[in-house]
Amino acid sequence: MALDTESFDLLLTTIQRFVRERLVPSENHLEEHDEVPPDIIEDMKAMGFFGLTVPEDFGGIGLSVSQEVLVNFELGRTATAFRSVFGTNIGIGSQGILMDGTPDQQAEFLPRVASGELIMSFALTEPDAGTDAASLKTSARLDGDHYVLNGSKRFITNAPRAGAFTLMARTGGPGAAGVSAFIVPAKLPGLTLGKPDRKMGQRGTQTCDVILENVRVPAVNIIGGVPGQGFKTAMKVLDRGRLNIAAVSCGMASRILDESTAYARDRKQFGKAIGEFQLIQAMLADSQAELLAGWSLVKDVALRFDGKPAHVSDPDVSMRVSCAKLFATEMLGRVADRGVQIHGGAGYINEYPVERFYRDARLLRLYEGTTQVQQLIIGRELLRQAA
Ligand code: COS
Repeated sequence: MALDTESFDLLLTTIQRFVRERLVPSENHLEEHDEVPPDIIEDMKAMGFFGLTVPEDFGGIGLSVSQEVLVNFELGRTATAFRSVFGTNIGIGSQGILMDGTPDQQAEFLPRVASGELIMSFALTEPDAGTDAASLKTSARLDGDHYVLNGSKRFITNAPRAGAFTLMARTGGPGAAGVSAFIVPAKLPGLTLGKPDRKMGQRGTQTCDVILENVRVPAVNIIGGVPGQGFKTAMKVLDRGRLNIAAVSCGMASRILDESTAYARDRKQFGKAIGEFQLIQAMLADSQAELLAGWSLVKDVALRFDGKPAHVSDPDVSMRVSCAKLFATEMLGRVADRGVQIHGGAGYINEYPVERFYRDARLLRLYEGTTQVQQLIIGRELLRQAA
């Protein structure tokens, strides 16, 4: 699945212009009001953003992973909150249905996902199950042709906007094998939302708890129709999600580097531009080299991802995805830190974008699997391959 090259080039140019002319000028609004302006959301719908990765058969644009990372690089060049409006829709919220859903589930949900009529969100994390996702406690008890769900989900991105969740709950015994993935409509009785989380950065993204009290979900809403497959579905979804976080990291690093280079040319000390000092050049050079390394890695892994069927998991590709997420998000952390350093005291003042990017960047090393989870996946797979 991929968009033809000519159409994709046009789309990418349009997105670059939209980011530059529409989103970047709205970054301050986002920071001050903690919301994405509704007219921008409407423009995103009109441009097809909500269906970028949904196949054309279901009304989407049908990007390949290699194309998706290029788009996410561009979207990374502005505040992450803009992407988050539709990011769960084209990513972790709907990919489970796309990868493992039954034909009926795909036909019912994906066209509404693609049009933006239905926002989908991904609910895995719980108060006591973060990195140890397979220990999740939300229970799903079979009662006739429904499951009754009880529990709570934490830090759920886009929950306040969501019309439905891809939600992991326990239908069986302990561990990963007891987990099933459900499509849970947000309007079901017993499903409520917690108060909005107050975060360090990424203002404009909406996250909160999702609380389930005796929520009756039709049994046909188990993704793929077979219980006990939900953990694997979640992991496959996260593989693609993590690669895209890596692409966003590279985009954000490139924006920070541009801001830092421009500042180094303008700002004068000791009678000349600070960019003429080799210690400043060294910071710019390190950031550029690390950015190019990270971006090359992301594109390489995307090609490998496209080389296999979307619903089939390949442990070697998963391991490389983790390398990309680990390297690119840690690289972004270093680039953001140098960006503030190059700006000096001004980098700590919210007048300059680097101050905001520094806070926004911090989350990328945490969500969709911490750096330590990526290390675990890489280490385990290397040992498995050696055995
Ligand atoms: N694709 C498909 N299947 C996968 C998979 C993948 N990428 N990774 C693991 N699985 C399968 C395994 O093959 C195993 O199946 P079998 O029992 O049939 O062999 C099953 O899932 C359990 O895997 P594993 O034993 O590796 O599970 P662990 O409990 O050890 O967990 C980690 C592994 C820690 C890697 C996992 O829990 C994880 O990624 N945690 C972080 C969660 C996360 O990213 N949270 C962010 C929330 S979204 S913002």
